[in-house]
Amino acid sequence: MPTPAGRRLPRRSSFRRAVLGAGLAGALAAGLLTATTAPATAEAAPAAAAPDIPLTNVKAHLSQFQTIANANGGNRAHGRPGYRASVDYVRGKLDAAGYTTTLQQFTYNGTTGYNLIADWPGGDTGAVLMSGAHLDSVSSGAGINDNGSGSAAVLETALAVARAGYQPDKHLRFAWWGAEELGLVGSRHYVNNLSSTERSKIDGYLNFDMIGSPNAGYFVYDDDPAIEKVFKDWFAAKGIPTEIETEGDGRSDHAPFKSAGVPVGGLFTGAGRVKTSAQAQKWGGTAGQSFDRCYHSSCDTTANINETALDRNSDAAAHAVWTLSSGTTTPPDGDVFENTGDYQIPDPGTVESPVSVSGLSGNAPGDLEVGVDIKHTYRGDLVIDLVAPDGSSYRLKNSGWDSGDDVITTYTVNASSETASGTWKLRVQDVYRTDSGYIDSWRLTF
Ligand code: DTR
Ligand code: CA
Ligand code: ZN
Ligand code: ZN
Repeated sequence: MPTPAGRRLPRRSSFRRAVLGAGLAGALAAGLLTATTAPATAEAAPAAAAPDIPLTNVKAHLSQFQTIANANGGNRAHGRPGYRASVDYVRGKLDAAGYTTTLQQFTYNGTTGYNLIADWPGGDTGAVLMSGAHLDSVSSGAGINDNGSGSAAVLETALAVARAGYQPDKHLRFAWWGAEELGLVGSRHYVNNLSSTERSKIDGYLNFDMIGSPNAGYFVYDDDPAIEKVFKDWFAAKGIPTEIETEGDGRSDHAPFKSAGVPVGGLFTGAGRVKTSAQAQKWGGTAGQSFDRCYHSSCDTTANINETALDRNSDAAAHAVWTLSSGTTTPPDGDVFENTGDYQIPDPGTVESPVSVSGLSGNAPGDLEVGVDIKHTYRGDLVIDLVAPDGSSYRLKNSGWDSGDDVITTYTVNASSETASGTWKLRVQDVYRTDSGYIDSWRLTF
């Protein structure tokens, strides 16, 4: 069992996150190193790292889009009720998270269309970073990969910004376009209606259209070199090869921005084109088969998604937003101690991840926050306890019939009878065989 590990993140006024590489965190977890946070300095805080985008959250949005299509003639196309219902769903999530949302109307083919624009309050409104995805489907299907995948990833990235209290230097704006399938109508309308001053304030536009194709390729738009590099470096760091997107420029909503001189970039996992054997060698999947056999078809449902590709591209999107908007995360109020080491959970069996708390006098608070990030299929297998320095334990989660994956949440514990400083542990028991996983990270906020 590793010796106590963990690191303290300083309070808001002197926030400076000691960024440990995975290997270092692993060594830390093994008790080989004692983490120390670099003393606060006058330097500007480094750009904060993007959080992981939970695949379960992205999939939940796709399920909603599928439900909406099922209830509205099987599609979410421009001018149909399924499209407006999709807009209302996304807007509701954003309003609840604190965004300033705007519906921009336009008319095409005699029917009203809508762009949904969401601004995250703060940042330099003279330097806007935009991210977008078209929200409409074709009339022949639900459009879950094309383009529920991009819409859901952009939505979850926006919600991650709100959860993190992210305050970047630049102003963040997110957009869900209408009538892309009819010729980039919504995004063209938006760009054409920008004044030259407003257009000059947009530093970049990131586009996500089809990012979960079942026979996925990993394509990066080769438009703006700086944006392209951010994406390619992210994939390279994970050992995932990429290719530049060659299915033809101008085939999605980045085109109007590019024509207006805005730097653009984005990600794509392929549509009707066929995967070559060389591509299958490096990415897996099936050579000789199109990247998405259900492209523009009724079979583009929630079953038409490659979850690994969707997860990777969602995380890459968040990384690009954080990196290109450069800013600092607003740290949580209070003293934070965390352990980011990975701890495999025996199947079945028990594991404990320690956090060493020091420098706090007196007792812990009555609202001690315990943030956990556990990756585990069938989370109903898991029993989770917080163990105080004196060995007393607090039940956070019982086992049960819950087939969902992962436990990514924050518990609040009345730990006022416990001394704050000492070694706290997160104890996780897997009480049923077959499903397995690991503790990704956890943190205490006093
Ligand atoms: N026009 C998109 C699909 C598409 C085809 N080629 C590309 C290249 C880059 C992004 C998207 C696409 C659609 O059908 O929505
Ligand atoms: Ca993820
Ligand atoms: Zn399409
Ligand atoms: Zn599309």
